[in-house]
Formats: sequence, structure tokens, C-alpha cells
Amino acid sequence: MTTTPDPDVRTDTAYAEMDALGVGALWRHLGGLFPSEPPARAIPYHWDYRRLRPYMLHFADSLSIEEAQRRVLMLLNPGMRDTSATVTGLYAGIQIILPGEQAQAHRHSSNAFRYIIEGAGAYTTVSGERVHMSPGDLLLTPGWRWHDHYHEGEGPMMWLDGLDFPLVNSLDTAFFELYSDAAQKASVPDDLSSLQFIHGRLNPSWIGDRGPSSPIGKYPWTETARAFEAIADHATGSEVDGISLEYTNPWNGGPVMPTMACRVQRLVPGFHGVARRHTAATILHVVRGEGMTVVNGEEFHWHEKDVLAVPSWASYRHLNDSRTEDAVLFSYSNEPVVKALGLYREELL
Ligand code: 1HN
Repeated sequence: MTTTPDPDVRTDTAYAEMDALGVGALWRHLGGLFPSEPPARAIPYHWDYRRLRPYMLHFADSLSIEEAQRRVLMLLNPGMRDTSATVTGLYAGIQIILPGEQAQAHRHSSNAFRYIIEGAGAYTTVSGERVHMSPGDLLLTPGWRWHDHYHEGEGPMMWLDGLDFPLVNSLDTAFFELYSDAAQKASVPDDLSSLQFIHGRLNPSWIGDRGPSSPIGKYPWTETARAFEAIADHATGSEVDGISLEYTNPWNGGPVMPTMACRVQRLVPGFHGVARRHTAATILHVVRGEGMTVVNGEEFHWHEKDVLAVPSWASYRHLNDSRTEDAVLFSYSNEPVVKALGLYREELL
């Protein structure tokens, strides 16, 4: 069947007129909406901690915590500045707090964690539990839990903040609330959840509230070190990631929070990883050592405390060319989200 064009409609003005009616022509957008491979909005990027640290110390001196609420340098991917994201769906920042300072209690629907970089003597109160921090500890603040930070030690304390707010904001599901006081009162013994769950395979069976996130406030570095020591050189691990351990939710063995998987990996001296790409976007933080990650053919030489963004579908491989020193990387990714939606793909290259 053929139709006769409406004489009142002219192609040369139709697109503008339709636009005003909230209408687009799919045939003009098909390639952009259905790319043959994931487009690179986030770019591979490297943040050199040695270059960031002076700015952190500067603002620690010149900006009060009351003014800042949280004194954080956001690590913004140059391809995603409009959403303050570090990679798709995920954010990383570096927070600094000084002795005697208190970061106001609040809560938000975003899930968050802290990975401790420098300092001693600070704690975060999460839902009434004071969780004390040491370098290498992973502290969880799952969505909608009250949390505030207090530093009663000496010297500045720095940590990496990881949040899923770019995802939460993109879904229009963001809520935020300030607590009625500056800080929460402790309502349970300090570090209670870590103490109760420390055994890993022996869960406290009287705890009934099993939400979507791990109930553990802190995964201490001492336990990570113990795991690496126990495995020692008895296993070579993955050809891509070396001796890679995932922090797990003790209730189900899955990721610590529904939107973020956290891992820590040891690259032994001389480790040359195999290249891989997958559809989970990843952020890496160098816990110790130095080495190189090749992302989409570009070499990123990293040192202790640096941060690296590896976007979805970027090929990457890790190398530790030291003859004597391990390299240890902490990482987090949006893998749980991508997998839950059936969108995970990976391939070795
Ligand atoms: C937040 O709550 C913290 O609690 C840090 O320390 C960084 C970035 C965006 C939104 C909330 C914190 C944050 C944040």
C-alpha cells in the first residue's frame, strides 16, 4: 500500500517541528543509540597521588570541615565531568580529616565505602557502631545508614571514598538527609560487627536482619595480610589478576554491596598479566608497590596510593616488573549491577 504525503508537512521543517513536539526520528540516531560496541564515555585515566597530596594538605589548612562538610577531592573522569563520575556508575574521591575534626553525620541512598590510605586514630560511626580505621582497612557504609567521621589521633588521615552515586543519580533514586546532631552516639561496642564476623565461615546465627549488603563494618588489613600470607606462593591465582581476593557478604558469599564488588590482588614480582576486557567498569587503587597497567594500549605507570580508571570494555593488563617487591591493588567495580542485568561479557585478549 502506498500513501500520499500530507501536503501540509514539509521535510525541511519537519525535524524542527517534531522536536518541539517531543519527537525524534529514530533513523537519524540509530548508530548512536545502538553502537556495535560500548562507546567510551569514560576514558582510561591515572591519578598520581604524589601530585594530589599537596592540594589535600592545602585545603586541610585553609578550609574548615564545617565549611566543607566533607573535605574531599573528587577524581573526575575527563569524559564524564557532567556527572562527577570516575567511571560509569562509580565515583572515587580522596578525603582528608585532621585531628579533632568531625565530619557531620548524614545518610544517603548511595552505597559507600572507605579504603584507608594514611594515618591513624580516626573512626567512622555507622548506625551507632564506631569503626576504627587503619591503613589498608575497608570500611562499608551501605545505603541509608547514618555515618559520621571523627579523628582523635595525630596527623592527617586520608582515605579513598568509593560511592555508587553516579548510578543512583542516573536512576533518579537519590535521597539525602542530615542527622539531627553533628555526630551519632555509640550504641553498640566499637567494631562489633567486625568482631562478630571475623571468622568468615562462622556467622553469628542470632542476627536476623539480612539486608542486601554485608553487615560487616570493617574488613581489616590484618585479615587481608593473613590471607595473602596463608596462600603465600602455594597458588599462582588468575592469569589476569594474580592472587585476587574478593571481599564478600557473609550471608551469601556475594559482593559486599549490591552495586559494588571490592577486591584486593597481589601481583608477585615479575607478574605479567594476560590482557582482558569486560563490561564492568573498574577503579583501582595502589596499596603498595609500583608497576604498570596497559589500558587500550596506553601505558599507565603507577605508584603507591595512585588511582586508575578502567572503563567498560577497555582491554587491560597488569605488570609488576620488580624483581623483589609485591604490588598490591585494591579495586572496585560495578560488576554486580552489570551481572544482575544480564549485561556482563568478558574476553581474554
Ligand atoms: C559522603 O557521604 C562521604 O560520608 C564522602 O565521607 C564522599 C561524596 C558524595 C556524596 C556523599 C562521606 C561523598 C559522600
